[in-house]
Amino acid sequence: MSAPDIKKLGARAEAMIAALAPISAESGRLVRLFLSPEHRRAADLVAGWMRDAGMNVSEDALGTLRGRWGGGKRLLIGSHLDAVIDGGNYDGPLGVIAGILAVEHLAKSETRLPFGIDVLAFGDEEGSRFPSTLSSSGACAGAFEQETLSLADRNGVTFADALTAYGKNPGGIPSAAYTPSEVAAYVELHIEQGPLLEEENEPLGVVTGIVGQSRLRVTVTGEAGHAGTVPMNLRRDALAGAAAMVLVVERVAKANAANRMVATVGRIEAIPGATNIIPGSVAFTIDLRTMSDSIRKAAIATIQHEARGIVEARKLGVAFEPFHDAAATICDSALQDMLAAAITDMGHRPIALPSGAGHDAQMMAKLCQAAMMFVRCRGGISHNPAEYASPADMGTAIAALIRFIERYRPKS
Ligand code: HGY
Ligand code: MN
Ligand code: MN
Repeated sequence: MSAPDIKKLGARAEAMIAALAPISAESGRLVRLFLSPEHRRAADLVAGWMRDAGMNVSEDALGTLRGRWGGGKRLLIGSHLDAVIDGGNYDGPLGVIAGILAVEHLAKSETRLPFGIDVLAFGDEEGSRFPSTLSSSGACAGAFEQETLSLADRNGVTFADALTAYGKNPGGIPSAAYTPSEVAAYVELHIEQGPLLEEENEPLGVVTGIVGQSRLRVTVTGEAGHAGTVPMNLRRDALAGAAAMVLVVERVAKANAANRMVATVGRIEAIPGATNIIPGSVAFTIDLRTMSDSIRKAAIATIQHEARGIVEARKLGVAFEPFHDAAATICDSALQDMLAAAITDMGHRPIALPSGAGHDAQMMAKLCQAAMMFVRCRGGISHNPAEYASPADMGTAIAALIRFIERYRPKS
């Protein structure tokens, strides 16, 4: 087995990231939504790379690309091609590109392995189009929720209609699931999206676990009125009430700093949204995460309780609509050890760290042993066009992934 050329791998990865980057619905920012023409173009480009690397390529009922190399039990290596609105170029694509370059190296060096590799390019990790997330890895893991099919995007297009328009058959989703017996494990390489590896001055980390996530839509109802004539004491201002709730969300998360809890109100919309009208209703989202599922659920209950106190005092109404609940995931310890050994072989110190971001690995862990390797990203910046990983770090990461694969042996 010839040693991989780290410099070349890094340059290849950088060129492939750059080739994917412009595939966007808008010229000024990255917009690459699930089942969109941009998803199709990105998938076609990646499928070509997979074929060039020596893989047989197929697409499942959710549009997930599957590049297959070798026979036997499958070692799955994947990540996602979709992006958050105005996001960066590395979050997702790096993990797909790493799998492709690793297989290309193994194929070229005629490496014989007692297992095969499927490289998976998922299309819906971020949930940027539909209020679902991890749906395509969910289908691979046999955990797709049928009610997802009736979810609609901002233009009222349902998930099922978008699938059909993309040329897929929603009825074929159950057959997209891998059977546990055919799969050995799942490994995902991803940028850290945080500052720890930079602080440790190390390029690679091994993920110990992925936080649990609660996402809810909150609707606050009051009474629209004339901004000039309604006295302050007679108002039922939905936005003022929502603002008080947003501060409760922040306070509850800060009170749980010991549990590394984070909570974000990322979207808020006031209706009718005119300067001279007291908002009659407001809709906002909550995204709350921590490693303990019980503490996460208790925090949501606290927020709901305090919100009800606010609406009572202000004579408003409030409704909570949970739309995502992902349990915290502990990464497989044997795989963690093998990833750490591969990183050590690269002459680096494997940093063990939790993931505050959600990943497809969370879903694939329902199917098989799952683990992740993190790659340092500049300033820990992510979900931002300034997201960046150096070719040197990407090359080292892919070489470590190759080393992991060479050492890996499926549990018998
Ligand atoms: O939101 C997340 O953690 C991921 O980027 N989908
Ligand atoms: Mn992301
Ligand atoms: Mn991601």
